[in-house]
Amino acid sequence: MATLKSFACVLAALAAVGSAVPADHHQKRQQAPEAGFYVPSYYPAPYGGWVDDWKESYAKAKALVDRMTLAEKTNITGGTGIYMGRCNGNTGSALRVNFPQLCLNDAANGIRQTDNVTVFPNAITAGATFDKKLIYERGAAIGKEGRGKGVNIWLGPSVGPLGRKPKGGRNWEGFGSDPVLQGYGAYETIRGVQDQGVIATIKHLIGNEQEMYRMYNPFQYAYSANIDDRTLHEVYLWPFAEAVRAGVGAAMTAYNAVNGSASSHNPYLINGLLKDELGFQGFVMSDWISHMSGVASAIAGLDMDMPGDTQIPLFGSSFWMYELTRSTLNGSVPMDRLNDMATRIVAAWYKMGQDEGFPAVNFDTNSKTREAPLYPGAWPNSPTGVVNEFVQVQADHDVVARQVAQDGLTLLKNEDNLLPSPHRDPSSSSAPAQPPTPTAPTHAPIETVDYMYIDDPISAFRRRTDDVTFYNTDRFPSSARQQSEDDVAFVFITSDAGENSYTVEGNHGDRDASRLFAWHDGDRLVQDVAARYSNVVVVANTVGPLVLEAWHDLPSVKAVLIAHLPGQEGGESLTGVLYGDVSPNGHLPYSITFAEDDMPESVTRLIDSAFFNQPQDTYTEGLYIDYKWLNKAGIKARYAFGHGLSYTTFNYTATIEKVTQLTRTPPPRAPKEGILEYDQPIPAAAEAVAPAGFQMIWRLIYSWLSESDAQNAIRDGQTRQYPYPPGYTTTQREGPRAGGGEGGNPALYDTAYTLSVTVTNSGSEHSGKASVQAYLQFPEGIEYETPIIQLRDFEKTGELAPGESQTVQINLRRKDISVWDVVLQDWVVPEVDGAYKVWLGAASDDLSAVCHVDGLTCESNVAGPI
Ligand SMILES: *[C@@H]1O[C@H](CO)[C@@H](O)[C@H](O)[C@H]1NC(C)=O
Ligand SMILES: *[C@@H]1O[C@H](CO)[C@@H](O)[C@H](O)[C@H]1NC(C)=O
Ligand SMILES: *[C@@H]1O[C@H](CO)[C@@H](O)[C@H](O)[C@H]1NC(C)=O
Ligand SMILES: *[C@@H]1O[C@H](CO)[C@@H](O)[C@H](O)[C@H]1NC(C)=O
Ligand SMILES: CC(=O)N[C@H]1CO[C@H](CO)[C@@H](O)[C@@H]1O
Repeated sequence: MATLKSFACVLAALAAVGSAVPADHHQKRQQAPEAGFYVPSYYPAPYGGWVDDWKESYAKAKALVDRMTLAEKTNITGGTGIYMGRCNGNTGSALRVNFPQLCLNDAANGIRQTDNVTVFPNAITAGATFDKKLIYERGAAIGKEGRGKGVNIWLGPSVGPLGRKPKGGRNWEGFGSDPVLQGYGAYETIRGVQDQGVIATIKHLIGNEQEMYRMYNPFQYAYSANIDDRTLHEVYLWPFAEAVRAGVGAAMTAYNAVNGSASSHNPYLINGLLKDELGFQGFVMSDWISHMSGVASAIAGLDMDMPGDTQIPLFGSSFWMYELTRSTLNGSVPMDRLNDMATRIVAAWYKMGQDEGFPAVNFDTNSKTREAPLYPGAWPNSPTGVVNEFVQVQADHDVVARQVAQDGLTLLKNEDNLLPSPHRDPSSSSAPAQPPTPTAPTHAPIETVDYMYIDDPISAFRRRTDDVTFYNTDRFPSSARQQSEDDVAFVFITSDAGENSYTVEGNHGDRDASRLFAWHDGDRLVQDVAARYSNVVVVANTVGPLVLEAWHDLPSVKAVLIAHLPGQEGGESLTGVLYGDVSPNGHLPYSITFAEDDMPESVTRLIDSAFFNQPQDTYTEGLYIDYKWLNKAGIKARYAFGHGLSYTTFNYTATIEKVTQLTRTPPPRAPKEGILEYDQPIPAAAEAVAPAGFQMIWRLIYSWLSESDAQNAIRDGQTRQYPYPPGYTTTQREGPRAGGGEGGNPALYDTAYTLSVTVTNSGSEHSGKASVQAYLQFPEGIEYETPIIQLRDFEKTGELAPGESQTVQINLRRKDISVWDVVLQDWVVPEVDGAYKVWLGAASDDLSAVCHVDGLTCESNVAGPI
């Protein structure tokens, strides 16, 4: 989502060139300049409503849409304009048939730009818990707060960016640099949010792996993410499939192009992959101010234009709304397409039960006062009214927020068992803590929730001890107290990132200036503290991987913790672990390398501008990102994906069972059934015209045309033909063989094997929770090259006392042991019941148990594959 600041820039840039915005890049550039990448034609937009779970909602939706006029239908598929309503996005309404305006709102970690809400830990922290149940609970709490505020559609979760580029600006909005971790993160979050009746939005489709040059402007096309078919399916589309499987009600396209064509009007991406292959039943919206075509985006499968404006916002102009009304009257957008769009939106609304008892919007993202302009974008002509009702929605959500922050806390290193801190002398009341510089976790002030309070680390220390001295400084303080034997220095460092619309300390959203080093000279501060104290604990609040080498091996740096982005509960969640109330149990959702260039250049190099040309971001590393790249290249990570220490130790034993006998390819999909009839004749011009005397709000985007424009549109349709792209058709397809349900062919999600993994706390002093991570190794000699190991499932145990055991279940589904075959265009099990190995343990480089699919046996205390 963009911000006021960025609009100001856009406006300035556009002023110089007037109306030079190309109306339809899609027509001009089907082919990416990068050799071999192109956008396959895929028409028409597939209808929804053929998945059993959605049929009732579609029937109700269709009945309601049938009662709408043309202008009512186009009104609900578009936004009323940026700052032309209380939420980040506001659709038009069809009040005559009781369909309200819908409120669409960010943020990645809760409900943005309002009061009396909880600042949840960000998704990167939730991913680090490796705890599906906790991720669900976080989602449910966000959903409750959204509902309480009247948010119909929450604009999350994000799984794109997936985390391909360590310096990428928005990786922290997702769950970590692995498709399966992202997939379960999205699945659980969506279930949590939607169980409260709030529509979740899976975003951004797809390839938004860096922030710089993500947006189209008159001088430059947004970069093109060029992704080959297998990589797309096995890595980047994977979490979207899981989101659709969870029943997600909305999806958002990305700012950037894919294979040369903008995501918001990319027919292969929306019609082909999302709606037909993945069987998505909800509606697809554009990211804010990324909509750049009228007819082209409609036939490419876009269903909602957000926030409604063209790329020159605030002037009341749009590619849809009144233009979509014109496009249907003149026959260029077929009526069945418009009816399908509207029905998808209304069906999602019914599916979440928003037709009954859903709270009205009671807050305003544009103002903090009770009364304010209702339409700030119409300044100075906006009427004013009550906009903020200060509804308290926090309830006890601090509990789940604190739990996620605590269980995401990742202990990388703990020499001499320095932690838990008072552990060397549990009876001592003297203070262990001497933190030179705790800073509140900060990051760019967008995509985040307003803090009602923050439980910061120093307050949490002070609740436990008087003997703590705190220095809030970026430089080693000259006044620092003389260290004594028992003193422990805690140094807090940070690394930040965000959207491209803000430049913070030279970083353009991505960490292009700071790279993978701590901000505010943090690495230097650690060195200075380490030179003067003999027990140093480093705590990093970071958006992603850091290079730690400037100080990691200094003898006094004994412990290193990644506290990720904890939100408002960053205090007690930390001290609870430092003091040993609980053992740390978070795990890295990405690898930390010794050097930035341990990763391939295609992911470390940020794509640069290409003046008057489209920058090309080509995924030459293919499937090999993060640990998959390091393993293939034989490069040891400083800390591998999944790493995270506990105060205790665990061992793992397992058994494996076959559940479903597989075949090389999945059984054929079922045909789409129960699709409703969407076609109808073009309505009379009268349906497009505002009622006489209607008082319009200045600059608000409406769906009406003037009487003469409506008549002209009908005449145009009789005399002119729209220049449709090659391959355009209006005949619905059967759908690809890999489709057939939400997430694809339902057989892809059949459980093939189940593993029962018994985890025992093999320590003697501390209890703790263990993460069970399951990595698949494909049989040798198959016809596909595969990464050495790939995460396929994970579970977290409860709190285990020393000696205590718990058995958790790990599932391997057909899709988990398949490869995407680009010729067959389907998922293939390369060797049925073959010599697959399932590696089990606490990290991608700490896998001490293995199960064999052939023979159905397991072993413990083995040497891992890496
Ligand atoms: C991108 O181009 C490749 C061919 O190099 C093709 O296989 C793939 O399906 C295209 N993807 C999209 C989303 O257009
Ligand atoms: C479109 O939505 C706006 C905003 O809610 C409303 O004022 C207008 O009457 C709606 N138009 C139609 C055709 O219902
Ligand atoms: C119909 O209207 C749309 C929106 O203004 C325009 O893009 C398209 O070219 C028109 N079609 C015809 C046949 O005039
Ligand atoms: C795991 O640890 C427990 C307790 O220390 C021990 O009894 C058991 O034999 C160990 N199992 C394995 C597989 O190492
Ligand atoms: C109940 C409650 O906490 N209300 C608060 C909501 O937010 C407003 C504005 O920040 C506060 O003044 C209220 O105290």
